[in-house]
Amino acid sequence: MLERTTDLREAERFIRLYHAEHPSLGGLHARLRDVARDVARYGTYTHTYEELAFGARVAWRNSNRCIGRLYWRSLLVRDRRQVSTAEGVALECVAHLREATGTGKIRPTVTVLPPDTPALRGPRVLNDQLIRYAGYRTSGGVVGDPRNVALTKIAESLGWRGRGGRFDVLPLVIDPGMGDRLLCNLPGDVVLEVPLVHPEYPWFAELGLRWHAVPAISDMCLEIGGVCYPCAPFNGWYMGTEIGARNLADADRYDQLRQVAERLGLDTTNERCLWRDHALVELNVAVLHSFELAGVTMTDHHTESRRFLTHLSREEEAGRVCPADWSWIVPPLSGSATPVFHRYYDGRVLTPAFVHHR
Ligand code: HEM
Ligand code: NRG
Repeated sequence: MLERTTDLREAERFIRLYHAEHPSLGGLHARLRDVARDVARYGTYTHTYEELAFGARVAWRNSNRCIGRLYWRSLLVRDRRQVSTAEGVALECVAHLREATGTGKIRPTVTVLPPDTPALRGPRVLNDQLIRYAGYRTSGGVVGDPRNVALTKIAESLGWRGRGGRFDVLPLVIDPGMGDRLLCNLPGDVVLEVPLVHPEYPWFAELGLRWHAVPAISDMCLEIGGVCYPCAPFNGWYMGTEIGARNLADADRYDQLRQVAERLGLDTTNERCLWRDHALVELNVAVLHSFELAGVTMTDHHTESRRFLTHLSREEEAGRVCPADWSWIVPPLSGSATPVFHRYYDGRVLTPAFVHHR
């Protein structure tokens, strides 16, 4: 099954970038020659560990939508390109979560599994994140996370049975590239979760809300020098607004603003008393407070906005452009109260990159 050969120009561009940012290395021309030979012979080439680690870090640096890029150099790169089975992929995803989570001091990590090659398609994880809550369609609406209804159906079609709760962790669904899909339950001890409480309102805990500690995106391809790694789950830590202003607040997600507002005793019949805004703030206070209380790494949107501007100036000092997408960078709560709101960004799309192919 011949799928796709590596574009030699992309490969050369990446090798040149790697050497340009590591001027003391030497050996550029020998490496370019070897890469050209391998691409001609095999239709692709193999990154050295150093190239892979650099490529993954630069893919983070190039992520236009990511506000958290200040620490791009510190990304931990787990090279697991030798893993050849669906079981192996599942074990590595579990090991990734274990290492990245620790006891709550989260480490930005990427695990790189085999790439697509002309001879063989690499493995894929169907889940868009390693940790996802099931969504069950019922006559009374969706129970759980409406975003994951389709994934829940796939898991059920492979024999998984959920408990029908609001926060049931879904199993991993792995497509090994060749052969049957594999279902893998995540061991309970690798899924660190934080129950949500509010620093001032004891009733908040009764809402029964919680969220997982680690966002680990698993449905983006890592593209480096013309090579596509379709399974390269990565994680950093959460910014509070992702949970408090989106996952738990969006009308098509957990949709909790009315419940919070009612508990706060606000008049939800009058938009102009800004009950939604008031509820959003209290929900976000609870998220930040609860993660802090649980000792789990999390950032807030004010701190992260300032860090992002520090990152922009550092990139400029290094003689690079830092491309960014305003509509993703500006936080979904109090945008104009953060400095990232009050300017525009370079919209270029650079590689290496994490890309949505699915
Ligand atoms: C997107 C924060 C680490 C790559 C985002 C978003 C936030 C964020 C707030 C927007 C998400 C949304 O609106 O749904 C952070 C923080 C990190 C971090 C606080 C802490 C270290 C990382 C790492 C990588 C990464 C380690 C890759 C190695 C990305 C990418 C997107 C993104 C590719 C876009 C996702 C998409 O298109 O759906 N990040 N991030 N981030 N981040 Fe980061
Ligand atoms: N909004 C999504 C996660 C997207 C990526 N966010 C990060 N990435 N913080 C959510 O689950 O709410 N990261 O790698 O840290």
